[in-house]
Amino acid sequence: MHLLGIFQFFILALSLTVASEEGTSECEFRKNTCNIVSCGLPGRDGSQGPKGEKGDQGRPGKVGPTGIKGDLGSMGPKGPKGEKGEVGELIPLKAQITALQGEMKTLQDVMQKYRKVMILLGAKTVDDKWFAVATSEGTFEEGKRICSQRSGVLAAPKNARENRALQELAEQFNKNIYLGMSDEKNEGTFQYQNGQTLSYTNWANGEPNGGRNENCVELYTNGQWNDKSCTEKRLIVCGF
Ligand code: MAN
Ligand code: CA
Repeated sequence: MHLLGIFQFFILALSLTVASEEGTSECEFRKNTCNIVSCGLPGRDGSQGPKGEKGDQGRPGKVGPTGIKGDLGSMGPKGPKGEKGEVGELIPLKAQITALQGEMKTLQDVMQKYRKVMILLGAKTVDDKWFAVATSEGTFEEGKRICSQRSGVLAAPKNARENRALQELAEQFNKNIYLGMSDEKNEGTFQYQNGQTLSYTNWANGEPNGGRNENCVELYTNGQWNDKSCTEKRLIVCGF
């Protein structure tokens, strides 16, 4: 009983204190006191607010894949009529080609025959150089003169290929060939007809060995060279 009396007094004092404060609402009063004394149940929720405004537009999406190829277009309109062709322009051209082909065949046949005759007469080609037998019996001086009369020079091989071609002629005629070179002017130093010293040689073993007695050069049927007297009779081959 004593405790209850104190509690009731405390409540009364609190109520008076709160009620005397200016501006204090009843609701706040209730709120402050509900922790201490029991109150009624809270009211229901208010109704839903109005709908919000529409948001801003989002960023554009990624570029889509390439589309498939379109259909073939329809055929264009017919072009204008061409100019009148010149008389006999194409038909004779075909005939001319056929005629040319025939002439080429004839030429090839002729060349083939020339080649056979040339070989028989002792002519050979090496790259852009020609070798031709002029006579089977001539001294060095006769050989130089004969070739000069034919606008050529006494053959002088400048490389192994040319030497090989001359060897074949020597074999064919079974005779040694006088070459277009000598050391008449300067013993021991062989030079071509134009005065230049030799750029290619194919001396046989021990050659040259003739000194002042052998100032000219012969090419054996095996292709090797020997210095020899200039007054022998040898196969004369001209170079062109
Ligand atoms: C002969 C001549 C010479 C040559 C010798 C080689 O004597 O043809 O020029 O050098 O043979 O043995
Ligand atoms: Ca010799």
